[in-house]
Amino acid sequence: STYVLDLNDKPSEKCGVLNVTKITENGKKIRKNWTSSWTVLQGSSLLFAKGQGGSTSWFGSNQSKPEFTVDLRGGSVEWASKDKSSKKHVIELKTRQGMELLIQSEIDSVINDWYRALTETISTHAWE
Ligand code: I3S
Repeated sequence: STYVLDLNDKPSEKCGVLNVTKITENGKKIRKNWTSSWTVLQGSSLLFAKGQGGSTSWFGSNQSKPEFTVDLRGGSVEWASKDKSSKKHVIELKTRQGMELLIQSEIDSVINDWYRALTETISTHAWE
C-alpha cells in the first residue's frame, strides 16, 4: 500500500511514495524506467530514493541515500498529455537543466497534492 506522510502543512516539506521515470536527460530523450520512489520535497529540491517495496521499510538504511535530486527553480510542472504515458494521474516535470520526468500515483488525491505542492514551490522560488 502507498501512503503519504506530511511533516507539516507547508508545501515546501512533503514526502511520500510515487512512481517516477525520467524521460529526458540533458535534453536527450531516454528510455522510460518506472520505479517506485520515496520522494521528498525539501525547499526547492525534489529528492528521489529507490523504494524498498514494503510499506514501512523506508525507515531502513538504504532510504537515506537519494537516488537523484532535482532542482525545481526555473522548472515547470503540468499534467502529462495522453501521448506521454498510458498511465493515469501523470505529472510532467521539466527542469531548467533539461531533465524531464514523469511522476505518477494511482491515488488521485495523492497526485493532486503533489501537483499543488510542486506548482507552489516553483512559483515561490521563481525569482531565485
Ligand atoms: O512511452 P512508452 O515507450 O510506450 O513507455 C512504455 C515503455 O517504457 C514500457 O517499457 P519497454 O521499455 O519495455 O517498452 C513500460 O513498461 C511502460 O510502462 C511505458 O509506458 P507507460 O505508458 O506506462 O508510461
